[in-house]
Amino acid sequence: MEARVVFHIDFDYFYAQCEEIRIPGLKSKPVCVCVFSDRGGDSGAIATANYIARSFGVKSGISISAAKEKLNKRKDAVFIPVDFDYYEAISEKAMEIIKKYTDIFEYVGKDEAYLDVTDRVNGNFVNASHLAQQIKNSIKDKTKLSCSIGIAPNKLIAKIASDFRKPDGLTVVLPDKIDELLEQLKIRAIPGIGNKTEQQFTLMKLESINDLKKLDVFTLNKQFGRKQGTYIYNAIRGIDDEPVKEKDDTIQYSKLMTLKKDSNEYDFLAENLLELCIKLHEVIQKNNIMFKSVGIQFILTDLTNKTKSRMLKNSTSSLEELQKNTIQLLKEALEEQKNTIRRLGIKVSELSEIKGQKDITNYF
Ligand code: DGT
Ligand code: CA
Ligand code: CA
Repeated sequence: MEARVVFHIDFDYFYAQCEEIRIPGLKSKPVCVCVFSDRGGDSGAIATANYIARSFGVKSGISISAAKEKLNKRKDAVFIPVDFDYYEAISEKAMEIIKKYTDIFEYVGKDEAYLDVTDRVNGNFVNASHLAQQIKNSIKDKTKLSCSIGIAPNKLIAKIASDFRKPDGLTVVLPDKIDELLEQLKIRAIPGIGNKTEQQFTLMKLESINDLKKLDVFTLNKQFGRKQGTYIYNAIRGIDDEPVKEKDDTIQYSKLMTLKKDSNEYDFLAENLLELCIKLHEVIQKNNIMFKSVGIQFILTDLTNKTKSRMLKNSTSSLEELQKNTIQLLKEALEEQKNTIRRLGIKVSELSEIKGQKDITNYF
């Protein structure tokens, strides 16, 4: 394969940074973005936190009460509920900017993308770093968002590089410097190697990426299966031939209907939404896809538009999940607004194919 120049762009502490952009006064405080569960009170988990909160040990996935405990000395700490629609709007704006600067654009998630800019920079890494700086500046100017960019000859190393200096990082890994980068990293810095895999290596007394190089591919395949074993064998050597594949985030599936009568009654709306779910689910099945985000849309009698969406823990193609989340969104939406509704819609996004989906990219 010819030499490539690949970028991985990742927005810094994304949801929390979006909240700082909305309320700049938050910047000097610990900020935790929370997914409150239906049980009320403080039950629920931290989606993400800004770097001040992280310095107290707060991280994605811990419980809200644990985060409050860690921050008990900071009376100024704030705990904000997630607002996916707002983050999505900022994400879309930033992604549109990024697309202008690349030959191939691969959307990975709300806060990350791969670019192949080989042609644009003539295969030259100095040109590439100027281009990356331009992208960072432009995103900052137009959205106020800071991001980290990794530049490398392949996706794997670009992803590791974007994570290397964060926030607001720009890390270039020249083709002959890959080993030097990998040698200083923990095993779990390799995407796709999680805590469990790392623990297995620890039991084998293998602590560093260099230690792992002692294992031949047969041993790895035997222990982890052929696919994962071969992946690890190549990854610790910085080898990755995955092309950057054109993929846009605008793909979503939706269904919209006009109600027989304008209404704000839960039973009537729920019945219609469940029907819509069945119709949308047929499309989902036909296209062999899974979704990770579910949204509803109301067009009110006065024609104003209301949307509400939520991110699921895992991708799914299940009708039951679709209906359950849709109904939950309906309940929340009716609590927030009482006006009568004229048209109803649902949508799924954050799509992935059912087969052949690799989990080495963190598709949250
Ligand atoms: P960083 O390390 O500066 O890139 O920080 P983030 O927050 O951007 O972290 P990243 O890139 O792993 O995740 C992007 C967004 O995904 C993050 O802002 C919130 C969401 N997210 C990440 N982990 C979790 C999780 O465990 N639960 C939930 N609900 N959301 C998560
Ligand atoms: Ca991020
Ligand atoms: Ca990310």
